[in-house]
Amino acid sequence: MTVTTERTLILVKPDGVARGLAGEVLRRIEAKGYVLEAVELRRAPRDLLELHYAEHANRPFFAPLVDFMSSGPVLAVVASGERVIEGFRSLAGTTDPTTAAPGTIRGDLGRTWDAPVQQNIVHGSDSVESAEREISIWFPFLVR
Ligand code: RTP
Ligand code: MG
Repeated sequence: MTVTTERTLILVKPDGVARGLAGEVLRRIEAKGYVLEAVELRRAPRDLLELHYAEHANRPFFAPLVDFMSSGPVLAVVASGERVIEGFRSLAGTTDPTTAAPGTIRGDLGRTWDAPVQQNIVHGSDSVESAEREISIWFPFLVR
């Protein structure tokens, strides 16, 4: 079997931090067996978030998403492990927490009947290219 060790950029979004779920997300990352490479609680400036979400710049939800993501501190995490990019997105669950599967972070802990869909607790990179791009934005000192 081919072993593919990757890195991914994970964010606990402002809703997750405000609800006290940062530790629970870290617990699930570690319990799965991934390694924490960097963890930082910070308030992200709008220009950083606009870069992070550049692929969505023309979408109607872009401005509300950047507003929300800059509304409070986020926990930025780099984790590594075999196929961690796909693996963490599997732990996170599908985008809308209301219909995300039980057992996932969003499915177990999220809801959208009283909050917009951008409040879905976590972000995880979706490809090797996105992960390295996002790591370079959030943690420039980790660029290889
Ligand atoms: P993420 O990038 O945060 O891990 O989530 P994702 O891949 O599941 O979702 P994506 O399509 O990349 O969208 C990025 C984030 O934008 C917000 N969103 N709002 N219709 C909407 O209002 C809408 N659609 C997406 C969510 O916060 C989503 O996580
Ligand atoms: Mg995405």
